Amino acid sequence: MRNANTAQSGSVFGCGGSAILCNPHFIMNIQDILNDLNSDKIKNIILDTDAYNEVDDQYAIAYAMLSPEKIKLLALCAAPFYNERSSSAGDGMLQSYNEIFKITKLVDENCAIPIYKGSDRVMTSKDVPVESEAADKIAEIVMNSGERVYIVAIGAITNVASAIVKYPEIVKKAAVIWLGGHAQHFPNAGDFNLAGDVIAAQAVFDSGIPLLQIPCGGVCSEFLTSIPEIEYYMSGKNALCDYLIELTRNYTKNPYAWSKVIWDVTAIGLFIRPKAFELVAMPRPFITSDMKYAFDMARPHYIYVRRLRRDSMYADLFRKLTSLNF
Ligand SMILES: [Ca+2]
Repeated sequence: MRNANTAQSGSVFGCGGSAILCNPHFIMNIQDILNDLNSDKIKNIILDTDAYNEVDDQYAIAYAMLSPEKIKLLALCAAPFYNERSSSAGDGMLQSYNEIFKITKLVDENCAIPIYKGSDRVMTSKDVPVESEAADKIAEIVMNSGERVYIVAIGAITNVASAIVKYPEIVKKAAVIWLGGHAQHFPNAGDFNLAGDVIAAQAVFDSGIPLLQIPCGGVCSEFLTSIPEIEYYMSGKNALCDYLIELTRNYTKNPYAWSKVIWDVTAIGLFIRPKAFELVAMPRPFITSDMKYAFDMARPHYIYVRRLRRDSMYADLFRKLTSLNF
């Protein structure tokens, strides 16, 4: 935060000569976003989610839907993923699409939030978008909105990167929150979301769109819960809670003293409990093809989460998930 405030004055960065370094568009956007996150204003969000890839997206989708005091959920987009729960990136996207319907119906059987299919593969060239309904709708929603739209990406980021590459005008009206990569002090950046979609991550980091990164290992990894904890707070409360508990239980074959990071909830919690996050404005790194960060002081700034605290987010999450009466 302190960095961003000094950034607004400009001179501390030794601006002589560099158009990127001095560009007030980037600097003002960082400060605007920090102010916006800490305000009571309801934020417009598109959630781009690989909902079926493990067990955390499901919590995040429900949490976003159950937080209308801070979030207006404009659309949900299915992101591709490829792991033991899918036969290909496209299959992962379709399974995520179905899982989004499942969760939204568990939260609200009359849910009318639009749900869009995403890319059936990940990006293979930084300049070539992967065509998808999600990429087109992301751009359409952003350009038709009278206010800033936050594109919250909690999976591989090809849908978002493709929207930016195909419709570059959206960088002036949107901001991207991405849960991906590892902390900068890690030897490499390759978490699941980045490792499965390196070129799209490069495209987003290089695009100039206002960006906030929640790193997985080393930062988000603090967001732990356990089976006894979720059973204690959520068991028997409603069908959604029972589904989430079952999903989480089934994720491990060795449950004794096991803990689980519910990663993606933090990308929603950022809007609801912003004071639980330590945010730093700094030049955004390059992401190299071997999944490391490379630094250049002249790069446009972004917001990096260097620490988060779990308790207030879990308290709010458990209260909201258990508030449903069916
Ligand atoms: Ca995810």
